[in-house]
Amino acid sequence: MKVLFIVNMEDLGFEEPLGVLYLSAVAKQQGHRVYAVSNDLARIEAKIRHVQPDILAVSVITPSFPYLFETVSRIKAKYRIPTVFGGCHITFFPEVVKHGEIDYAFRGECEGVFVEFLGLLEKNKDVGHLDNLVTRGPSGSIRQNPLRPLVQDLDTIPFPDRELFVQYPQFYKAEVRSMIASRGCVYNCSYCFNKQYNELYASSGGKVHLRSVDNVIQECLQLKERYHAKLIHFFDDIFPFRRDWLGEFAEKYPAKVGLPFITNAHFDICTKEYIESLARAGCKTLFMGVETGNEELRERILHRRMSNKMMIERAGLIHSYGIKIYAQNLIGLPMGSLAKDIETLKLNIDLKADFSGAYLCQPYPKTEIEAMARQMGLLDDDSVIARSFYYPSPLKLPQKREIEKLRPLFSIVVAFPFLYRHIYALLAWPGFAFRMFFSFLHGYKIKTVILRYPMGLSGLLKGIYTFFARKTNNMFYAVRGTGIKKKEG
Ligand code: B12
Ligand code: SF4
Repeated sequence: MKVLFIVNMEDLGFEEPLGVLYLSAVAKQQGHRVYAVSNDLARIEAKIRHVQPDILAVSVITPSFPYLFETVSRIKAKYRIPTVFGGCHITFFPEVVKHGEIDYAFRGECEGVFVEFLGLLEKNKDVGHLDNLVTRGPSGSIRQNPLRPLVQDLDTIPFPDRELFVQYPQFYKAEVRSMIASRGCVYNCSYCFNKQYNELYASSGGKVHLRSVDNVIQECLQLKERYHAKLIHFFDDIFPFRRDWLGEFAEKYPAKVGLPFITNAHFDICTKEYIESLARAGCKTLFMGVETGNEELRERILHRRMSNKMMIERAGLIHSYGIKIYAQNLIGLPMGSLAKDIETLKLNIDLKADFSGAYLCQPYPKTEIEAMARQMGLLDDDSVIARSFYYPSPLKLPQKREIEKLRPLFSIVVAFPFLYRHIYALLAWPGFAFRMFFSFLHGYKIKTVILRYPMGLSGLLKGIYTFFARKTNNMFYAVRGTGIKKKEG
């Protein structure tokens, strides 16, 4: 079978979509031919003419669904190629198969079912019994087949197929390469998809599955030797914290791979032993969810149980090992206020975060926080979710304009804390002044906080060129459940 993946590359930086690469790897292992193209009609049509695919495959998360869906609708109107959709939007909104443009859709983890699907399709056999499949039933009903249990031994899955993007320097030439050492998360934050995911897979033997250290190291070596990686970005929801696993990793990774790496952690698990092991292994920066500085909001709305005191102590511990902190925050929360968002800003200053990003809360459909926001009357029935949390939020909040202005200003004030006492005066300034300064600051911080590896001038210029040369999409669509709205933008 010839499979053509349509990928929303314009919303990605250097980070390859690993789900697609995993599916490509298993499909190629079974002899199928797999191609990828960016979400651009002219390119897709050229690719279709060139490779004559048997099926178009699309990976969708909630905010990317409308863009990809529109493209597929246009392609389907012209070419009679079957389509298959998967990704977390399908997992939580299987009802999207009501759209005739989607011929097949799969929920959940799909490596196993995807190859079985391609194999059956190739032989013109029925696929209706396959696990995870969602299909249209009679009179608008939908049928969801049971979910196959999660893969227990992740080492059985081949490494992501990095060759898929050989024609896309945005990924292929990047010196920072992403990968994951584990799947799943033990926490239940109200704004994250993991809570629902864990419930769906409740009988699947544990929330987190780890690859073996040796298997992770083999992939790192592949990235280093074949793909010239200079820094590894582990995109695990939370970098593994099982003591024996981390101990083994901290011993083997520096000896065998020796590349600097960056990853995600949670203050809750940042004990001395954890941080010491990460530092020993070569961790340079941790992305830390701070989210809010208001303890009540943190517990009642976000379902994260930590005190500010504990976070400040642990931030000190992280810094004491030379690891930088890229803090991530949510502003404009239900039950929040401008004053509470400014408390969050103050906490980031106290944490001495090396960079702080503030994002406008986008309550994703089917998350707990969305249900809370609806109950509080903060969301209209026709309110929509934007493609990114850099866009305005759909929540009806007091002082919303100031909160939106605070977003770029937040990072600036954390970088220059003396500005903190002028915060209300600064909020009276026109927003464009901060947005421009924010862009420079962000670029500088990407270099100093994220890209922490020796980079020559040519590497730097090449990185900047590749990043800005990638296609970007300024269309602003928004998604509400299964519906799609289009706005000018
Ligand atoms: C790495 C990552 C990124 C990277 C790369 C994004 C990418 N597309 O891969 C970057 C930093 C760019 C990013 C950006 C954003 N992200 Co992000 N990201 C992740 C993260 C941490 C890991 C993704 C991953 O590699 N998973 C591992 C692979 C193996 O799993 P997978 O992709 O789900 O694929 C499997 C299945 O879904 C299925 N499958 C997937 N595609 C297909 C296709 C077909 C045809 C089939 C059959 C099956 C199938 O099979 C795959 C193999 O088992 C996830 C959290 C998570 N744990 O998944 C969030 C996550 C996907 N991101 C999220 C969000 C919100 C965003 C942003 C919108 C944030 C923003 N800026 O506003 C942007 C949007 C970018 C975009 N349009 O893609 C949300 C999406 C929530 C939702 N309900 O849709 C998630 C789930 C985080 C969360 N915890 O809520 N992200
Ligand atoms: S810790 Fe992060 S990945 Fe885990 S549930 Fe919370 S937000 Fe999601």
